[in-house]
Amino acid sequence: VEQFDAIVVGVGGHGSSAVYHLAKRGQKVLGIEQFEIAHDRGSSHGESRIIRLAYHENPDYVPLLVRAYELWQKLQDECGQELLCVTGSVEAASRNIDGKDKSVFRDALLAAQMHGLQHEVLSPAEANARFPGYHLPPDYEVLYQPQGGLLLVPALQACATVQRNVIGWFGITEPGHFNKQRFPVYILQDGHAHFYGFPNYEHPGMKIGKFYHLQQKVLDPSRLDRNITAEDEEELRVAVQDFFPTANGPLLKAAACMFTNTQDTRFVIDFHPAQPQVVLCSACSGHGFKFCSVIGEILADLAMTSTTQHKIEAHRINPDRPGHHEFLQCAKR
Ligand code: PYC
Repeated sequence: VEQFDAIVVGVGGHGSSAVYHLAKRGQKVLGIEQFEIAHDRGSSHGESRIIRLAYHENPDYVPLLVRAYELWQKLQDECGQELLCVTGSVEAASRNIDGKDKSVFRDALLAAQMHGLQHEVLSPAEANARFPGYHLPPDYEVLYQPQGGLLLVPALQACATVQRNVIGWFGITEPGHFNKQRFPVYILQDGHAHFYGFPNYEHPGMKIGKFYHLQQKVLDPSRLDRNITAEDEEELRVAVQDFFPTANGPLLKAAACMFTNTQDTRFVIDFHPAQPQVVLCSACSGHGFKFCSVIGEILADLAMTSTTQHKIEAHRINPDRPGHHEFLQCAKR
């Protein structure tokens, strides 16, 4: 019987990074994946993902992101292939979002200020003039981060639920507005929804998605409805026509993928409560891919030494986190 120092179950973005870090540390490691390597049953879809430093989700993620950037750069140097493409990033939200609600602009600005990150606050008119593919309304607040960008990594349930998510590529009438030199990746928040998107890069068209699209739960991932409906298209087109009118052409391509969301949208990284030789990781809730490079390092640390220098307390299994009490009861059975 062949023996391994570590076995990684699930070789998506984070799992493959854990395999990489363990192997680099001289461990004999086995990765097990139920589907093909780089499959279409996960959260990451198409060839691009957003990376950004001033993290509106929570400023605690910034130290992990700083290390993730370093490791993405190192991986790019090692493989001699472009992986990290810096376009800048825009986080913009309606000024009318209630002060007590989360605003991607205010929360990203706070993270930038707390961690001394490069950023500029732009008026919508300044943003629209600098990035002519954008058409932000006058009542928006805009944060620009020069280090934001996109990642191209071509190959790569108890307290979490799976949701169907759709992304689309819309036809562009002014190609010069949407190349990577003139079009930062973005997160936009109007009163109701968050949209995200990319320059014209991998496939023709501007790629756009909406966080938590139509809130459709997926009970069986092998039966995800991959047909794109008129309603799916409309969910995205409303944002395209308002914010990026020169990308309001035909829907050139669309795809359905799945987000695995925890209730608090925080990652889960910890030892299995009943089997501490197993490290669990679900580092997504739709915003995990940028962390792959550093999550693999953390998983390798935990598997080999039971500890890590990275701050992961907020991501541990904790009965005070929503859904975790039920998970703990189930896991210990
Ligand atoms: O976290 O930046 C992000 C993101 C973009 C698309 C899905 N998540």
